[in-house]
Amino acid sequence: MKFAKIHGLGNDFVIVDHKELPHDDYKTLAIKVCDRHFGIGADGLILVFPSEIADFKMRIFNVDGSEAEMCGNGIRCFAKYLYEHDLTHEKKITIETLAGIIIPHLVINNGKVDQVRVDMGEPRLKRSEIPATGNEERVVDEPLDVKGQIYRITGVSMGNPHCITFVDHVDDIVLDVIGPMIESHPLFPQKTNVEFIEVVDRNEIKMRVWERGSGITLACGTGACASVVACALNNKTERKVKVHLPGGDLLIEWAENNHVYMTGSATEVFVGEMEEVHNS
Ligand code: ZDP
Repeated sequence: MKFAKIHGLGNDFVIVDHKELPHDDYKTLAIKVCDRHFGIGADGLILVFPSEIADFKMRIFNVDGSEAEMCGNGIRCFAKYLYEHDLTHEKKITIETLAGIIIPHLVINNGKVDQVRVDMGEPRLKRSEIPATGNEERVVDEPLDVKGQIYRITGVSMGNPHCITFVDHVDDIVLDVIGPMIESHPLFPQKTNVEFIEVVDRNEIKMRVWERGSGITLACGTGACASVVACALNNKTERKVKVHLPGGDLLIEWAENNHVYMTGSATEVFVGEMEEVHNS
């Protein structure tokens, strides 16, 4: 099975074209491939499929084999893969995902994909869309009881669920303890990605993330988008914000047309082949 290893700010993925796939048990394949000791090592497995409604279709599986609706860093890596592995020569690509059609624009430098600006579509704020339980319309600055401690959270879906909390210092958060507790909190029936945000000023924030199904990662594109929407909803920042993540920076804009635009890099580390013929 031929693959490429590509990361967006250290959020790393194994990308495989559907023609290379040894079987269709993608859950098992993702668990094996993502394992950093017994596999290739990645935060997710991304598969390239043809689409009937867009140029291509992307599917993304987390470290635990669960399938995510969308993946912001992943879609930049996906777009880079398509262009540099000659599956397309277009600079604007439409990609079908479980969160709808997402449109990356490639910025080419010396024949290589340098930056990718992605139209991530509209944020979804209704509880039923996140999804979060309860009747209220939105989850904005709402108290959440996590084993007796109260966190004030804002819920945003970028196709996948995110729970955002503002804190004074992100580095003080014990992410591997609180992350999984919020991820599996009964408020979120599909579980949730968990972001902690430190506001630097009206145009800059710091973020750390615990990802649903994958744990701590160095960056999360959908999480950065959801966090900037949460910042604007809570009047913490303007709508165009630089997001500092442990793996690097993303530029996020929640534009007047209600679409969120994400700009960032994608880097190919290597290509390889993995022996993965049997479904056992
Ligand atoms: O929603 C989820 O289950 C996420 N773990 C999917 C991956 C999100 C990602 N980190 C991103 O950049 O949006 C790839």
